[in-house]
Amino acid sequence: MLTSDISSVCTYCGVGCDITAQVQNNQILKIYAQNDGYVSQGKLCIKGKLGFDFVDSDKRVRNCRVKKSFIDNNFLELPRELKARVRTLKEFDETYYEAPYEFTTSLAAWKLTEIKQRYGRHSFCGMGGARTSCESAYMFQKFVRTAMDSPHIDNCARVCHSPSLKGMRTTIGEGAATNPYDDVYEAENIIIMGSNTTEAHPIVANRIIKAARDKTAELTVIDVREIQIGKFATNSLVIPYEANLMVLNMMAYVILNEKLYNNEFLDTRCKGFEEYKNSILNDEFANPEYMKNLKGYEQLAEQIPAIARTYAKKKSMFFWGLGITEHLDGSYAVMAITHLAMLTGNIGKSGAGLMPLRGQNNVQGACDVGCLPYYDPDYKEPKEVGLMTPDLINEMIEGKVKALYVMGEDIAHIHPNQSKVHKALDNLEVIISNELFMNEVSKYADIVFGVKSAYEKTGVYVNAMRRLHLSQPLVESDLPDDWEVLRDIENKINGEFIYETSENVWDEVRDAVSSRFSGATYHKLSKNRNRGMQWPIGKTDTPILHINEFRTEDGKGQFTYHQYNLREQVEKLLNKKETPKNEFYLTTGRTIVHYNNAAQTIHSEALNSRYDTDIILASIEDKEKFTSEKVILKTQHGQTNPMPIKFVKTIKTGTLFTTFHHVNSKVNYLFGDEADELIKTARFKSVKVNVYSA
Ligand SMILES: Nc1nc2c(c(=O)[nH]1)N[C@H]1C(S)=C(S)[C@@H](COP(=O)(O)OP(=O)(O)OC[C@H]3O[C@@H](n4cnc5c(=O)[nH]c(N)nc54)[C@H](O)[C@@H]3O)O[C@H]1N2
Ligand SMILES: Nc1nc2c(c(=O)[nH]1)N[C@H]1C(S)=C(S)[C@@H](COP(=O)(O)OP(=O)(O)OC[C@H]3O[C@@H](n4cnc5c(=O)[nH]c(N)nc54)[C@H](O)[C@@H]3O)O[C@H]1N2
Ligand code: SF4
Ligand SMILES: [Mo]
Repeated sequence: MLTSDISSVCTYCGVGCDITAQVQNNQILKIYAQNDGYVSQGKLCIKGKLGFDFVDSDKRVRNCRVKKSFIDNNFLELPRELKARVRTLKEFDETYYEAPYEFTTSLAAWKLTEIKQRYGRHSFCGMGGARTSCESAYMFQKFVRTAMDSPHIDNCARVCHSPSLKGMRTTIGEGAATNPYDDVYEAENIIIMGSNTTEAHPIVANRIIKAARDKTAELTVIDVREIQIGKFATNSLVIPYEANLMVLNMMAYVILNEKLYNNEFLDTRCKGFEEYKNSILNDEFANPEYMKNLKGYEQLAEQIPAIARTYAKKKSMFFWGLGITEHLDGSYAVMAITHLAMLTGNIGKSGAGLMPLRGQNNVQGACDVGCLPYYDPDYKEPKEVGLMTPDLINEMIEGKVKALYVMGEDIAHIHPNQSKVHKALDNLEVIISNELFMNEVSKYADIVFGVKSAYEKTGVYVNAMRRLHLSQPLVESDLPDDWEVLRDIENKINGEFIYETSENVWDEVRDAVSSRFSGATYHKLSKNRNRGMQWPIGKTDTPILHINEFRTEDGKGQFTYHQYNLREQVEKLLNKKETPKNEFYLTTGRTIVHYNNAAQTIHSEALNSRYDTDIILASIEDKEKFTSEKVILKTQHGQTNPMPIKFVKTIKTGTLFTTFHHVNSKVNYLFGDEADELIKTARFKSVKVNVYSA
């Protein structure tokens, strides 16, 4: 049998590894990395390597499905030509009919038009885009904004790195990583804060571990627990929950107090320094001595000044993840990180910079092409600002939003406050979902379009270092691509989306996102398939941002100080408050083998067999507080199902960690609406829970 080796890009995380698939008879036999792979450096993590059986899973949605109850509820109003065809629909299962594509796109177009006429254009919203190509994400926001004339478009950056975008744009004008991953080898010092790098960005972690082992860079890891990459660190700081802003301001305090800042950089490239300096030096929460008051965390009073000095004196890169963003003050913490870089000139050069580790394979791209309610493509101001997801959920409950289109975002599993989300979805007149699997939100959907996965289509993905990679299909599929479904529905509403190929769409995207993508033709991207190209891309690409000036309006970096707000665990430690024996602070995160809602990874036996249930990690010191092997966690908002518990040395007393991948655990029922103050990113990284025996 003829086998061929086809190169493309991994479908999972924001690292964006180059992959090569060995394909026979339209089946993927194996996925591996080329030795000279620019991102992979010849190695893939277990998901990239083994996580491809989802493609052929018998659970894939390979058709269009229409809910029987939807047909019943709408039958009388259906136009004659659709009514007549209802009788020809095939039974799929108890809940759904299997419907021809042509009928289903007509049905969707009719219902969306009806909703708009009846309830107005603001009654429709779209969510998603970060798991599919730029072409589809662009088409999605265009569909929402033009076909439906609604401003309500959002993507999973809302529950993820929106605070990085907000914090970085406010201070330095651009919400994206500043350097290529390989700059790790140029750095003398690396800080990782709130990123579980070995699990969530493993191929970036490889580079950092190499630099630490080879001692080309000093490594500091700051987390609320001991994580694997901490083993390679010179300094591993375990800090209280929700203390990031305090720690970061303390680092700045040391740099200011000891005059370790870069005067020339501040004079020529920044503004607002004096005011910032005065605020911080007079802020009691910014003095590292404060840590001496927090039982169990006293040594931070020495550790923080030490890492601040190294950061200021050496060429430093700062990596961060959701441990920073998914908090009440995530955006402010990101600003505090950029302040550190501005103070010390650790930005705009090789081996020094700011690296928010974006999560999804195309979340950077989805934001670049405008899947955000407050940005048009290329971060231009939209004619009307739409609502963010949590506000849309409220509008659904109030009956103002009536229709939802989701494109690869499982809001009925991964968003906070799940009891409320389910109530909101129940209130809608129509939900349309483009999906690979019947995930939780698709089970709510009235109309489901089975679509191509990343391994079956052509399209551009932007990874966490702004690198554009043109993917190509590893296998053929008859399913439509996301953008084709959107085009075909639009064509039955207005008839203005005239595109034949994904390249046609991309050429429009290049124009709409001209300040970043204009030079990135398919031709150029395919010629550079291994190396990829980092935006902005004109004649050449731009590996490093902010070299001569910041991307703000006047080119200057803007200091915007924000004080830490005393609360929760820190306040308790300070006041030496007794807490009930069953009260803990829980943080949630990831394991290497599963990917978010696990829709794809659960269908890969090699992955799922390694972690088929979410496990709670607790401190070995707290063991006597537990009397059963399984526990239920509860908050005022809801509770989990019984979950197994494991005692480890890496967790501090009084705290817990768990993953949220398996829907049966119901972890996201624990969270309410608490979110980042500026940008509404859910506070997934800290919730006070009570533990009960199951
Ligand atoms: N295997 C795998 N990889 C993935 C994903 C996946 O689901 N599985 N998802 C992708 C996505 S969408 C994203 S956004 C990224 C996320 O990747 P990461 O940003 O690494 O996210 P998490 O694993 O959720 O949590 C990061 C770390 O924050 C720590 N933390 C919690 N609270 C605090 C705090 O208050 N301060 C500090 N300093 N640290 C804290 C946690 O202990 C954890 O180690 O991963 C991407 N990659
Ligand atoms: N408790 C807790 N909850 C969290 C987090 C946390 O740290 N703690 N992290 C949050 C974060 S950072 C994120 S990003 C979200 C992630 O949660 P989601 O946005 O739901 O992300 P995924 O599970 O990656 O993808 C959603 C769906 O996309 C589908 N999909 C894959 N490829 C395609 C495609 O090409 N087209 C279409 N149409 N669909 C496709 C998959 O089958 C999957 O069902 O979870 C958030 N939820
Ligand atoms: S690190 Fe991310 S992009 Fe690379 S192989 Fe693993 S999941 Fe895929
Ligand atoms: Mo994410």
